[in-house]
Amino acid sequence: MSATQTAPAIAPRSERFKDLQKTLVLVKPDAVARGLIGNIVGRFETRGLAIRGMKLIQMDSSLAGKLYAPHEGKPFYNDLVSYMTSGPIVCLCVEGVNAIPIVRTMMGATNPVEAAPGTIRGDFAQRLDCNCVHGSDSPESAERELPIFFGEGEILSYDPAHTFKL
Ligand code: IDP
Ligand code: MG
Repeated sequence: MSATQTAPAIAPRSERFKDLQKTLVLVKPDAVARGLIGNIVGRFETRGLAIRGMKLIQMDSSLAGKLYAPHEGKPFYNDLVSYMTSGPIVCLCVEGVNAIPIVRTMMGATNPVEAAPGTIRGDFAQRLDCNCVHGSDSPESAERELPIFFGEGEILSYDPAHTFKL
């Protein structure tokens, strides 16, 4: 910065981070089987979101039932549970300012037919019942869903790389 430049005004931390959110992301069985874990996780990292929790698991129907309790009784519920328990998934706790709507936008429309190119579903998915990724749809959903997959001590905090002192 030259002597004539002034530093840009930066809002206080409490203001900048007031909308900091954690959200649940699942890389669904079809995406894991197709070798898309790195690409999907990488998109969140390059967007500037932080990975606070991550694990590879295979759900049983009881766990899938907890996640999808709001959909119980819908015509696609049984197929959804079968699909989500059919193979391993990657569970992520993703954090960032407005992480919940940002992740939903990055995922694209639920039906891949309507998902814009550049979104995860728009780039990788073809079918509504096999659409690569899950993301909490609201702060209330994130609060309900995250503890289904992450226990105490499994969501970790660390400074982002740009704060490292080299
Ligand atoms: P979302 O994953 O975009 O939040 P939801 O409405 O919460 O969408 O539905 C959960 C999942 O159930 C979807 O991602 C999709 O895989 C599946 N699903 C939703 N609606 C249908 C349907 O009408 N037929 C078959 N599967 C569906
Ligand atoms: Mg949903």
